[in-house]
Amino acid sequence: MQQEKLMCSGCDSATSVLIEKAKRDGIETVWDRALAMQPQCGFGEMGVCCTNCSMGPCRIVKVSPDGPKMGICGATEDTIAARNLARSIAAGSAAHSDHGRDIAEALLFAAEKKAPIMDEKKLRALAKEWGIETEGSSAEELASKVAGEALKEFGKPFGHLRFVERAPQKRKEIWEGMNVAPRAIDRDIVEVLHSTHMGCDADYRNIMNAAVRAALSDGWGGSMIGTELSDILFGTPVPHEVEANLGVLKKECVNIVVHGHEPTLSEALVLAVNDPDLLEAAKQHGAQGINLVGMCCTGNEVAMRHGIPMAGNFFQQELAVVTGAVEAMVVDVQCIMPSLSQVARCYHTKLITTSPKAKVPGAVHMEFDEKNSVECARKIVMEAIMNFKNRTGNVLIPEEKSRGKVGYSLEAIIRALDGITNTFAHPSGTVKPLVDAIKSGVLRGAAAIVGCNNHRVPHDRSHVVLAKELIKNDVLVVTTGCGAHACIKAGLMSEDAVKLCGKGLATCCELLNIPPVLHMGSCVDISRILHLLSIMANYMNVDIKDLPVAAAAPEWMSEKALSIGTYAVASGIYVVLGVAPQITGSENLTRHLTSDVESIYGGRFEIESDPVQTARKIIDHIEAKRRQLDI
Ligand code: SF4
Ligand code: MSK
Repeated sequence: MQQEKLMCSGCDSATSVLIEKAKRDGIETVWDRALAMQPQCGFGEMGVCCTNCSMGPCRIVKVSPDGPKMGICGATEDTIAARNLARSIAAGSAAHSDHGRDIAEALLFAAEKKAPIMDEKKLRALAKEWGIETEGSSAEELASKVAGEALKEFGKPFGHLRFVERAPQKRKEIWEGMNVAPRAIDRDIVEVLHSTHMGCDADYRNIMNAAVRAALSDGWGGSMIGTELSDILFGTPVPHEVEANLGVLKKECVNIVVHGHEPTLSEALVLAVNDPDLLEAAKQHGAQGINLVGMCCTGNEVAMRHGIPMAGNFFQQELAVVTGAVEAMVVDVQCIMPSLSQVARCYHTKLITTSPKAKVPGAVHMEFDEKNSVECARKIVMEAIMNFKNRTGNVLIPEEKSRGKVGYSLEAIIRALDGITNTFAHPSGTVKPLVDAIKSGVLRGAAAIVGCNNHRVPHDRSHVVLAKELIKNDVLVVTTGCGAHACIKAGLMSEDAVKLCGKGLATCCELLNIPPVLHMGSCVDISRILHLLSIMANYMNVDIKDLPVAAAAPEWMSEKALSIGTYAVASGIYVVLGVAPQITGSENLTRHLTSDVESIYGGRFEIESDPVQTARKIIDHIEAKRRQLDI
């Protein structure tokens, strides 16, 4: 790995300025640690190091010059790489799904205490979809029933997940034929852990079948439950403008960064920072107000629903603290660098952990209780207010911030695209206009850009270059997660981005007043994309694999991204990974995932680190699908 590749050469100026400040302040960041880590372990990079039992760790060696390469128990590189990958996919599915379970519990609790249900229409629609009688039931009664049914999805002993019914018939038949249709979320994840135990499944194809089922339990299960029930409880996002990048911090205010994933915490914080008593307390402590900003996927959640500024993505979390202007970084679960407590110690920032599932040594732990959410949030905000006086003069808030439109839920996209052919928005919404735009060639197709940041590629560059290449070629882009942060920071969700589009996409954007890159939410909200594709495929009477669409995770790093990529491929989608997964030590497994699976699922993985080449491959794929559809 070249040193310059690890450095943040192409970063936005807010990031660059703060990397320089970190150096001046003697702070080590993710880029420094990545550099110190070089060279990284070759066996690990190729996925052929096994620690599944205490006879290991095993790396694959030949016992005799002519014999096969094996671990001590005889596991081959195919077995070991597949087991490692499957366990990562199961962990990713577990993370998303446990998030979904927490939201279901929050909905159940809200129903019990008769708290507001923000999208009753969506609640009634989902109840109907699940065969729950809606006539004569109050919102609370229905919310309780829907939450109860959602919780059963995790451990029901028979049948398949309810949301599988949303998939096109042809897709369901493929899953049934492969015996990978997801059954119960916990069961499907547990089965991967069992089958990859020492001395259990040794067939890489069979191991991957179990991994696919666990991944489908995420996309069509845990994530979809998380998204749908969050919308019901907190409101389905609608488009609106927000500011983005670290320039959203305010020198004169108490700055609180909320970081992590679950909207239960961030929704309560949104209420608390608007509490008049706390605003008054902030003034009494010398601040002009309280400035709540969001980071990573929590940032997406609160931006989509409340217009809270998006402070930055995964690689900017330490830099937020380096500004010296953050009174509290409040975190819940996932993508929280443990290094934050070290960085926070060098400034006045309080790192506040809130989840019993994610404590960090050195942080202040203030456990968030959903049953007492507003009071918990008030205490956290007060802690930040009290810390304002400890701010030193070593403050640097970058000037750079951008603006863009966010909040394109499935419902919002359908409503917006209805304007292509209808003068008035269709009250019930239909994908006909979207399908017509694609059929006519005004739009060539659509691509999702999702995922994280990774030191193996320059920060945000692959997200942004890929998005620009695609919109230039009339491919509508939808984005989630840290990719969404990258795109809004680069101005790709603003009106100005229309200038970067091909003629067809530019016309659509102007007509509909939408940006060419649509913000669809957090990582769990990729389930919104699955749902949209299902509706389109059903409308066209084809399978998802037949649609002129593709996906890319150009800077992915997390196990959740592996689960997402796997459920996308198993749903029939072509997925380009910008960073190679740790499987390349097994030629068979690599070939299986990048080639063989296409004949089973219609989707496959591609590994391509160059974003321009990625765009080329996606466009070629979209054009091939158009020809197959004869459009
Ligand atoms: Fe080694 Fe086999 Fe144990 Fe893995 S399961 S550590 S390959 S002996
Ligand atoms: S936060 S999973 S770094 S997208 Fe969802 Fe960003 Fe990846 Fe975490």
